[in-house]
Amino acid sequence: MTDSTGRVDAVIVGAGFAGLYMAHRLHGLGFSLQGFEAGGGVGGTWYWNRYPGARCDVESMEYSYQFSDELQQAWEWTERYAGQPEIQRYANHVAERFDLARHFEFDTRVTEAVFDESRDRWTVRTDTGGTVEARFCVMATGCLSSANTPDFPGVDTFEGEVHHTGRWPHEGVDFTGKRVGIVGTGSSAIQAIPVIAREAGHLTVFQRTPNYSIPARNGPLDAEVQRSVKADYPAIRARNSQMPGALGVQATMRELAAVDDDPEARRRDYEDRWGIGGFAFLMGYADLLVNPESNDTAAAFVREKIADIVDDPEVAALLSPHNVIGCKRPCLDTGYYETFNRDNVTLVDISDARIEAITPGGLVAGGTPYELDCIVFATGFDAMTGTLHRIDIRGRGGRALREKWAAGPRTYLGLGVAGFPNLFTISGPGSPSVLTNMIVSIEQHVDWIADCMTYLRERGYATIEATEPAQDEWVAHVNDIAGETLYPTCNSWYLGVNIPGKPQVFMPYVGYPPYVEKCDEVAAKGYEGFALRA
Ligand code: NA7
Repeated sequence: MTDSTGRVDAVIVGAGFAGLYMAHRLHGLGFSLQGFEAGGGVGGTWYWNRYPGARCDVESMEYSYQFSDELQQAWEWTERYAGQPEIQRYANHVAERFDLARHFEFDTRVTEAVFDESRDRWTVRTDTGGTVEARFCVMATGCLSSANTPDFPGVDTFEGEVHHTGRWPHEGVDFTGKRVGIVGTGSSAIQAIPVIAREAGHLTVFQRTPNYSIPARNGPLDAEVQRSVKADYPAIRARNSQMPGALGVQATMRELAAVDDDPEARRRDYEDRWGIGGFAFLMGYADLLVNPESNDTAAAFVREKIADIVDDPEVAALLSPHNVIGCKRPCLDTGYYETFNRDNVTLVDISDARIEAITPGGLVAGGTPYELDCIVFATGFDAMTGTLHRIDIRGRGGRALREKWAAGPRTYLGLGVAGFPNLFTISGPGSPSVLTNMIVSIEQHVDWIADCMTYLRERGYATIEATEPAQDEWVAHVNDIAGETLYPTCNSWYLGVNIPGKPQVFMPYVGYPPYVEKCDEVAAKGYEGFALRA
């Protein structure tokens, strides 16, 4: 909390998994801090995304903190993939266990963070009128925290209910008997559609681009699995941290190109992995995200599955994607394709018949009116940079981050930005973040920042700032590596294509374990690539 002069060592923006752990580390190291959180409680993305069916796509035993063995031993997960309510309970438990909520002001959105060069201080302002001065400013603002609601004309005229999956009402939504329209077929929609369809009178799905989805095969977590993982937790965590996405399932990946495998053996492999469920499906062959031919063997398999599952061949064809599989984050579902066999579900292809307007009684797409009582926007997020840009962040010379990043984000290691001393971005663009198990990447960033702040304190440095040459080199490297993969080939939020006018730059860094080595090496060399000033 602030001292009598309103100053702290660090401001932390956000009380999701990143902000909570950052507060825990900095408090433990004796730094004074003040956290701000726009939501009414902890949990970040899990606080907001309460839509029906919301569930993590990383298995529960892995999507959890490892910094405290007592915590990971004590917490009991109930399902293979935790649903939003369980993850929210976990976040609350962590906050209580380590007494973290006291560091944050809730229902408070940071609107401005300005660096004063004469005093090496950040002045942080909030929408509740508060002002805090801090030496360090840590943006724990999340990668998927600014909901994207397209600017459809007439949206304010709609007389029914409108909801966005990423801003779901805490009291829930009663769809019973209603005519519901859902816009979007990304991961959120794919999870929500089967649940809403069971409740709604009729559900109309407005699809612009079909998505690949793999069955999650969720279910109760086997007590024996939980016990055996806990018996060996540190070793399992250590092994997973050596995987390209810090995911245990990647241990099953073989150094074999899909196209080089015998077609029958390959089919059996895909079939087995489809049966296992989850990201395992894309882990069979090492070259799926670099070789288009290999990739298409997996994509074609999923298209066949869609054709098998969906009764109406026309609907199956519309649901079948033809882009690279895995180039958008793969979706995991529970009965998604099956839902299109229900009598009360209609798929509307809006790829060439865009939504033209929202009307008082529904919406119009491709000239056709659809009568609706409720519209659900499952239209995603202004990912990775959206939330940073909603804050007026100004560094040296009053330069705005928005201006510096006008052509796309530029960072050094996704942790620091040239011209913005003592500003840290947890899971910032240019770091592996969303291409990994987020909690693992968050812990790595938080530990790195905590060590860095301790280093500066011990040696009497006032500021740390990424240098332009180190940043330029890193940005070029992030782009080069992405260019060697198939990731930039489709319209994903990784590239910013989902937001009209957003610069199209592949934002996350492909290369998780080497990235950690690089961060450690930079620290070991006295923060190479950063300028440290006394
Ligand atoms: P996504 O994956 O960005 O999906 C958003 C969906 O909304 C996608 O199908 C979009 O179609 C669609 N969309 C967006 N804008 C429009 C407009 N203007 N008109 C019609 N349809 C539109 O967001 P999610 O919330 O599902 O998932 C985000 C991440 O959360 C996910 O990757 C997981 O990591 C968890 P498009 O494909 O752009 O044509």
